[in-house]
Amino acid sequence: MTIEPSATSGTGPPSGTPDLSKAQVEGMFEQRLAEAFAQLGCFNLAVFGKTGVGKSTLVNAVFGRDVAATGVGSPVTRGLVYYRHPDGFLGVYDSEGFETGTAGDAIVDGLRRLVAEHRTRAVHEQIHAVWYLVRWSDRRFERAQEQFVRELASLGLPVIVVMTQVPSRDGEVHPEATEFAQYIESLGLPISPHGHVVLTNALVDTFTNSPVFGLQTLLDDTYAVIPQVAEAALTAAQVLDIGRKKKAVAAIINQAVVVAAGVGATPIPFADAALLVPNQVTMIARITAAYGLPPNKSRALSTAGAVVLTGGATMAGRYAVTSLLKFIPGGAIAGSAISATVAGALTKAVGMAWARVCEHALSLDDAGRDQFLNSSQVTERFVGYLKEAQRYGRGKT
Ligand SMILES: Nc1nc2c(ncn2[C@@H]2O[C@H](COP(=O)(O)OP(=O)(O)OP(=O)(O)O)[C@@H](O)[C@H]2O)c(=O)[nH]1
Ligand SMILES: [Mg+2]
Repeated sequence: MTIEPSATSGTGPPSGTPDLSKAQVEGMFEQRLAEAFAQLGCFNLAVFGKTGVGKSTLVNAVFGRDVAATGVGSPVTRGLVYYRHPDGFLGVYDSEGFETGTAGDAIVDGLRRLVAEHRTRAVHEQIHAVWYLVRWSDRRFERAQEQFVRELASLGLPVIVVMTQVPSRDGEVHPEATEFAQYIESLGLPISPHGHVVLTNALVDTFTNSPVFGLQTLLDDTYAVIPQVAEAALTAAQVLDIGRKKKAVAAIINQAVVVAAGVGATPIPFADAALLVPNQVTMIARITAAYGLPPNKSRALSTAGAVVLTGGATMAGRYAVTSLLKFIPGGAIAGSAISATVAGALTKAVGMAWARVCEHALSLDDAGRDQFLNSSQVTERFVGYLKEAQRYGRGKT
């Protein structure tokens, strides 16, 4: 959508400006959201390990969702099912009920074909990392397992070896688990990224009170082995490390601020403030995608964003961004036009407020999140956070 700059300028309620209706902004939102999610691509993980080692539990702990239960599974090769999460940015190859030996050989053969086939496809269709799981209580690592890890690595796949269900007490890991890990490491396997076994426990053991640990290390190691193009999708998909999401979002906001400052480099008459909207819509869409909020709820999000950006939330019928201007840190605006600084500050305030809305949504459980995203609370919170930004700005200046 292009918005023609208006010939009119001046302060006060805009008149004779190109109209940017709520419906138009909503349409723009949906389109930009779809683009932002498509841009994330997909992070693909393959998870191997004997039946019961805790593959599903571990995937659940890191990605906050049972991909196998919620995704659509398609058998890839014998014993290997590919689940594409409905959100689109996470795919998991799960070797359910996998045992080493002949089943392992069949999987390796199938994988070899798969990897060869994928080589010519887009990166987001390839397997980016493998987690090979060993349960600590098994206390033995068979030749067939060793062979399997080597075969996976020989296909060019980075294999992270994970020990699961490891008990610990007062920050101290069960010494036999450490010993077992050292034994595996001594075999000289091609373990990514540093040759170490990652010790984990993905669920609190209610009997022994053994805490959850090791997941952040596993995630960091996963980042270390994947191609850079898969990072955005992993950041959106994982739920462990909110700091990584925040960092990605901060970069998105900064880019949008730069664009807005460019738009305002020649000060924009208030009446043409709508010129800032498309950039803000893109920013909001990208923030939503970066946090990994469910894109199938995008309709509710689009509505909320449109209501606020078209001023509907605050002054029905009044024009777009002008109604938002009063929210920017510092409050009232001097002069009769939006400068680069004001355009940037406004965009930043909108981005930060939207980021807080997304973080609130993430803090809820699945049911609560669905309910929140489908309610007018999204708009209310967005406006509330914008007001807080304004108060904060006033207090400072
Ligand atoms: N305490 C504790 N229990 C775990 C952990 N991981 C898995 N479990 C339990 O072990 C059992 C098997 O876990 P799953 O995650 O289903 O194992 P899986 O590897 O997906 O098994 P298959 O799908 O049959 O191949 C479940 O009862 C889990 O609750 C863990 O890290 N800690
Ligand atoms: Mg499973």
